[in-house]
Amino acid sequence: MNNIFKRHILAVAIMAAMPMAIYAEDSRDREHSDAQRERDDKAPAVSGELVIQFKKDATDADKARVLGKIGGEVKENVKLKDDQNNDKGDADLVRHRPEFTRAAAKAEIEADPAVEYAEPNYIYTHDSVSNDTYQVSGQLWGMQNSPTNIYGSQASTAWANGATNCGTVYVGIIDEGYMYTHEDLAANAGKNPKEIAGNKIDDDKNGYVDDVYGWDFDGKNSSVFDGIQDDHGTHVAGTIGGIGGNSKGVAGVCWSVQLLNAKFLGNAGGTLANAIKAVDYFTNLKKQGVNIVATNNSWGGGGFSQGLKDAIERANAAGILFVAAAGNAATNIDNSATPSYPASYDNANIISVASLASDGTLSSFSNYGATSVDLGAPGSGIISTVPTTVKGKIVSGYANYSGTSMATPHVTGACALYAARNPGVSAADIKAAVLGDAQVYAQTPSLLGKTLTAGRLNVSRF
Ligand SMILES: [Ca+2]
Ligand SMILES: [Ca+2]
Ligand SMILES: [Ca+2]
Ligand SMILES: [Ca+2]
Repeated sequence: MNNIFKRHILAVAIMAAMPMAIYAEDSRDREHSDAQRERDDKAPAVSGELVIQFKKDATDADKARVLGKIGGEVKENVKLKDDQNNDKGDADLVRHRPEFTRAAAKAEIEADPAVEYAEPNYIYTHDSVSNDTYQVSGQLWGMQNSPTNIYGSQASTAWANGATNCGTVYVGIIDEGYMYTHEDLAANAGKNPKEIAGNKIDDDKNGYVDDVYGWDFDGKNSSVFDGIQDDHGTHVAGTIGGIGGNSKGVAGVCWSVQLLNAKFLGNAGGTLANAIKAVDYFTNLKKQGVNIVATNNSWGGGGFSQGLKDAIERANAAGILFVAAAGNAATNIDNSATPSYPASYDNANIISVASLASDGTLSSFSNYGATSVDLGAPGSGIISTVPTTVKGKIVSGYANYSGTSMATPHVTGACALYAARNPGVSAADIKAAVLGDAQVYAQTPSLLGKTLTAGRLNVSRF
C-alpha cells in the first residue's frame, strides 16, 4: 500500500507504526541517505502510482518517452494547466505497470532529463484523537481565560473587546468535508463568489464545475458534505468559525467568517495528488481575488514530498498561511529528529501547532520540535460541531475530540481574526503577530524546548 494523509483519530497508531524520513532543514537538493530513502519507501502510498513533476521545457515527446519506461498512463493532471506560476512544468498522476515496485519505477525515470522528480502518491491521515466522541463536557476551555483556566487561547477576552467578526476573511479548510448546513456553521459557510450553483458550468473557470462551498477532490464532485463521516472536517470548522452569540452550541475564534472547503480526506485517508490539488485550489481562488488568509491543515503522514512542499510554496507566494497540525505520535518532528509532513517543511508560511491540555501540559499524544513546531494551542477535550444522526436523519450535533487537529483550528481562527482586525496585513505579519504574542505574553513551561516560541496561542490583544 502507498501513502495517504489521514485524520488524527487514526493518526496515532499509523504514524507510530510508520517511521518518517529524516531530512536536514536545507535538504531540498541534498541526496537522501540510504536509511532515509528506505523510510520514505515504506511510507504508505497508493500502489502503482507516482506523481511526476516534469521540467518546464519537457515536450510531449519527452513525456511519452518517460511514460514508456514504466508503461505509465496519465490518470490526471495534478496541477491546473493555467497554474504554472513557478519554474516547473506539468505534474501528472501516473499509473505504472504493476511489475515495477515503487522504488523501481522511480529509479527507472528519475534520471531522465525531462523529469524534475517523481514521488509515490503518498497517503495522509487526519490528526484528531477521539476520546468518548459525543460526550459533551459543556466547557469550551480552549476559548477561555479565567483564574482557573489560564491555558485557553483567551479568545473570550478578544471577544469582550469587540473582536469577534472575521466576516471579510475567507479560510480554506483542507480536510474532510464539513457540514455547511450545521445550525452553528451555516451563516459562516462561505461561497466561491464567482461560481453559480447548479448550472453545470465552471463559471469562474478554475477547473471545477459548481464548486460553491469548495470542491471534493476525493469524490471528484462538488458536494463537500457527504454525511456523518465528515465529522473531523466539521469539528475543525466549528473551532475556526462556529457562530458566536446565537445562544446555541459553540463559538469559534471567529464568530463570523467565510469558510471554504477542499475535501481530500476520504474514509481511507487522502492522497498526495489530491493534497497538492487542494492546496492549489485555494491559491488559485486567491489569485482570482478571494481574500483567503489561511488554510487549516489538520492532517499528516507520508514521506517527504517535494511536490507538496512546492504547492505550499505557491500558496506562500500568493500570501496564504498554511496552518499545520504537528501530529499525534508524541514525537520530536524537527528535521534533525523524525520529521512529520507537512508540519516539518520549512516553508515560511507554515505555522505548525502542538496540542495543550487544559492544565497547560503538552497533550500526551502531541508531537513537538524546537524548530519545526511554532507554538501550542488547546487540543485536548475540545468541544465543537459535528454531524450526527437522529432516527436516520443527519442533524446538527456537538462532540468532544482531542488531537493536534483540534489545536490547529484555534490558530487558524486566530490568523483570520488578526487579518480581519488589520485589513491588508501580510501573511508574514499575521504569523509574526500570532507567534510574537505567544512568545511574549504566553510563555508555557511545558513548551520550553518543545516549540520555537515556547509559548501558547494568546489572542487577547487581537
Ligand atoms: Ca469553478
Ligand atoms: Ca456553476
Ligand atoms: Ca462529495
Ligand atoms: Ca453558537
